Amino acid sequence: MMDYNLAWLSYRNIPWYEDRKFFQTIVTREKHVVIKTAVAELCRAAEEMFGMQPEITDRQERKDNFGKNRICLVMDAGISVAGGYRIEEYGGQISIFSGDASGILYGAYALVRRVQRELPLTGLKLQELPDMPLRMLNHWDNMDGSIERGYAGSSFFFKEGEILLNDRTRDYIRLAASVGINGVVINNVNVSGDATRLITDEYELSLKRMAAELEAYGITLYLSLNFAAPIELGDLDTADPEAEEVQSWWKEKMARLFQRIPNLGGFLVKADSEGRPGPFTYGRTHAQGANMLADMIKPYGGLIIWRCFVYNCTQDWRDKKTDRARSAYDNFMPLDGQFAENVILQIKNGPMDFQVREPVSPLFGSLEKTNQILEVQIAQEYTGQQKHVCYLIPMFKEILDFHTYCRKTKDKVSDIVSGRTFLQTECGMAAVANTGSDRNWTGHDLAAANWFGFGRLAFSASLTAEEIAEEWCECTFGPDRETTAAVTRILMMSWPAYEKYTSVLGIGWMVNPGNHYGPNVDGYEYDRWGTYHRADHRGIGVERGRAGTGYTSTYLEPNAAMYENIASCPEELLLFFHYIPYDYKMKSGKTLIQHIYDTHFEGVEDVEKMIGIWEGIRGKIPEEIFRRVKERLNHQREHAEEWRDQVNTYFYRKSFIADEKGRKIY
Ligand code: GCW
Repeated sequence: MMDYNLAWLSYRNIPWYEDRKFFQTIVTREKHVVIKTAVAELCRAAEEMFGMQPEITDRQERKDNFGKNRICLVMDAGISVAGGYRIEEYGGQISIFSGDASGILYGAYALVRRVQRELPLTGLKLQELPDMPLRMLNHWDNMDGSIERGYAGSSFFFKEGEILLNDRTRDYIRLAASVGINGVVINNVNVSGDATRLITDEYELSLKRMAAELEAYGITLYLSLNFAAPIELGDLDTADPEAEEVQSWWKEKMARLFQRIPNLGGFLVKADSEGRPGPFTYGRTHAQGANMLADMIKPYGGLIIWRCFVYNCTQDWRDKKTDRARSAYDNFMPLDGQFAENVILQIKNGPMDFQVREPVSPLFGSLEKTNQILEVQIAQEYTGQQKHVCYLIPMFKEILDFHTYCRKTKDKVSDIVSGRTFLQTECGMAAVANTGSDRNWTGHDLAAANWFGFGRLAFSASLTAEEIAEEWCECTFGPDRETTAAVTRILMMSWPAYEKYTSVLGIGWMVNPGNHYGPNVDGYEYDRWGTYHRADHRGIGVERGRAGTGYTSTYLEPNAAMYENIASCPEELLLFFHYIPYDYKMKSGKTLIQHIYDTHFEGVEDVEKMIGIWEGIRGKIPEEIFRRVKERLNHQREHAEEWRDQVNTYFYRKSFIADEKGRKIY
């Protein structure tokens, strides 16, 4: 008995589906392992959905039944974007064309998605070319089986210092590949203990097997790396990237590793960040640190993905000039042009840390000569920890659609990380994963929409958040219009609702320190992390304009002026950029304080609406899932009330301005 479900790959039996006839035969001459996977996936779908066992053949023609009722997998050099595919039905034959094997696999999954939605295949013409070359998941899994910021159970990659490889791993790989993921980092970016030794001979065999399993689905294995490994593995007393002994240490380690696991993709590195070691210790720059490692793995085609999440985490709250928001920009902007070709900078979407609302990192558009990956977090660390429903795809869409003005055209974040702006190929998107060993993979059943959605969006950035929600919903629950409408509505309401009852207008934080869950308005206010709201009896907000930290000037014009000027600053980010008095008039005509009160009441009402909508589809989704979600929604309502009351009370006590509507504030 499987103790987990298959999320959107749980195929329902639909013997009435007319176009099942195409699944009678699968034709391919290709021998590539990933195409074998595609064939196996099509067979599995046919078996589970229609109880059919397709005949598999490499014969293109059959006299008796020419071209009828079959699916052909065909390599076609005409499709030059890696992973791109075209599907066409003509004369009773469906052909999936791609220039490479993984494109065939993606085409097969796309076909299956249409079947799951019971859409016709006859007359089908469909082409998708992936926008992002790299579509990665970053797992923050530790080798003891715990997951940093994991909200869906324990790791399915590691247990008690060992690497796990079983049916669950394979089903994870299927789910990831089915939405176009092509790179996976299996261990936490905070690398210590056993994880430092992942690059030694000790784990060679399991990693080799892991890499092979992933490769069969078109996914490349990456590891997180400990910059101080030469010291921590007990060999040297320095990790200085310019020291000869350090360089030869890495050279030898990497040669051995890539000799054994030639399909290893490379490494993700968190250096000089939150206590992790890095080049700063030796007075070296991030470029020196990253390039040294990149040099060592270049002969094997490896990549160094270097994170820009670098900031001073021992700040003094009294100091109003130091601004954490500036730090990634200040640290990396001067290095543009210095990084090796096989180095990619991985940049968090915002300048702080995965808050419910942040401006886009000013590094996007400013860095012109550096490969870039956009890092987002589908693990809902600050967005309800997978206990609250919070569909993040609308947020990611806004980020991708942001105009940086670095060029007259192709200046959006989506253009930059797809490589279109600066003609790069080593770029894309990475998401901090939200999966774990829970039955439903993601804790909250609806959080699977973020996993599915991230993959779909990285592949096809022009899809809308609604389209993705609907697709996920129908693949997961079947194509019932009422269910799809209800679930999509809940998903689309959820991020705005979460924002309303937690921290509004871009100010962020206000959470309990440490676990980052639940309201605590001053939780980080007098702490060392650089995460302040600066509320007093007159107003609230961080002054990041010229009169304050000057952060606004890190943007290109006209964005810099837009943020600098209170009147043009987008209201949803007002408190991120400026200190604003409580009686400031918002565009709605409301005062700031009234806006804070109103949104907090509305946020809770939105959760109540979501519960009503969910109750309306009882009986239409499996009861087990219905109940699990219902339980979480009830918790969400209570928790949202706690947020509302703490935040409103806090600001009422600070400002002493009453709610115009006379509602209960404590
Ligand atoms: O959001 C913060 C988390 C840390 C995390 C860090 C990072 C992996 O609270 O747990 O460490 O970001 O992104 O490196």
